[in-house]
Amino acid sequence: MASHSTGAPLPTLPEGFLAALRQIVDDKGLLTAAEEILPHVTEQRGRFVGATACVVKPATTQEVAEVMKLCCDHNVAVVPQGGNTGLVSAGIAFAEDRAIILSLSRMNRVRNLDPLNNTMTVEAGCILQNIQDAAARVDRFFPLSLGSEGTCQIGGNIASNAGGINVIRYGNSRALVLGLEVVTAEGEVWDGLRSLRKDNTGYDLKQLFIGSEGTLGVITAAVLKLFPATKERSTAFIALGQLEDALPLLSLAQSVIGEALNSFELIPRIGMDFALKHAQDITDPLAQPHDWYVLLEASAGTQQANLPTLFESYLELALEKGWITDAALAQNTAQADSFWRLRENITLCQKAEGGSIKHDISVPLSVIPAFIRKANAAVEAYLPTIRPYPFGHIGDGNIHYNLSQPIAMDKDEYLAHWDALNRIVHDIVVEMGGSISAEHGIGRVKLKENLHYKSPLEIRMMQQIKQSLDPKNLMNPGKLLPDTRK
Ligand code: 2HG
Ligand code: ZN
Repeated sequence: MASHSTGAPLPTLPEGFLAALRQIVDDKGLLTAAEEILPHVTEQRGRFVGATACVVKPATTQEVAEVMKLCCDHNVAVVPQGGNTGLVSAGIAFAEDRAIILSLSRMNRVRNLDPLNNTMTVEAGCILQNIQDAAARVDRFFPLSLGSEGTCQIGGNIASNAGGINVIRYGNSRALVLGLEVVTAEGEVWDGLRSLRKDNTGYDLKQLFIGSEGTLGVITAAVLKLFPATKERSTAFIALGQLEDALPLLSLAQSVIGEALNSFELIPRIGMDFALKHAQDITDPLAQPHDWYVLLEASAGTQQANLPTLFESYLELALEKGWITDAALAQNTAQADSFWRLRENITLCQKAEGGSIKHDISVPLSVIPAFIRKANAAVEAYLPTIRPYPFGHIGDGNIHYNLSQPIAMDKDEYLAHWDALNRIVHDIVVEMGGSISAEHGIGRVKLKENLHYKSPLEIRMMQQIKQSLDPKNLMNPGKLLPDTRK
């Protein structure tokens, strides 16, 4: 596994700083031993290993506030960290950041569950899956769902405006948060934990912190929107006639199945091949191989939605039009789960085939097939044996346009093409009116690319917001925006 430590020396902390931190959080809230710090500075794929002098783990909002005040007084930068499952190294401290890591993992209480208001108030360190389960226990549904839900934390989800598989219906994290509690860069506590669907009293400050990747303040708690628990669910695995058929197929789903449609995910044959080869307990739902597949799911909070009937008429119509060539309709929960296991392994199994250069892009839905074909031609012209691996949330216009390494090439030799391939792909994305980061964020990994493509005015406005909320630039410096400290 290639790991790129920055090689810079470990940052030193001001005299007496560690002792003052220990006073706030106690021994169990402070990690200073290298082996305890390592998992907090290692990116989930092991590609990057950062460096920090300590990881502080406050247990309450008050402790976070005291830590932030101390850091501000001593000019020590802070990287807020959730479950460390992000893909752009936004939650890791690197040696040149000269920062400590503030882990929210001990702040994991559900503070309030209000089924009648369809809300729950949770602390930032709550694991996403635990939140989903807590909602289910009161007959409610929290729709944010993604591969790492068993380990990612809601604070990180919100700070990165995480998307996932239900965005088509429920929106991304931004749409699921009603209120926030934030500790500012200077150590004050902003109690914005409102459980209101209407609140028109000025700037919507919570939206600034959502997706800000820890660069403006520390999210310590949030009020989340809940929905009726799922009473009926239908899941289908479909083989497309051709890639271009995915879009009329989506329109048809929206008119026949309607608002119950949650997910519409694209899977290429290469993804199916990787999953079948490398994952346990995976089967091809269809008898013959096909070039492209869609996994779609709808759910309803009532038992009267008639989803199986709707799915059957949908599939019949699609077959008549020639947009699909085969389909499997899940007959029970186990089968639906096995379709989703396959989807999850499309992501996981790239690793087993060597280096994968990632692009988390979005373009208007109508040009997705043209984008994939154009990008494939361009990357193959650059490196003929490269293996394009486009998959993901086609219903949101968001494709993970990943590129697996040529079979015979050395992994590091391949990864040396990272920047060149990024530029080829991102130029096409931007030319087609798209975004170079649809749901994973910018962090450190995409900082240069973002500066290259965003207008100077947009970057300047972002910097002005940052300057007003974090005047000393101590909040996650060098992520999302350049580090302006001396
Ligand atoms: C997914 O949709 C995730 O599976 C990860 O966003 C995508 O690893 C990736 O590129
Ligand atoms: Zn995704």
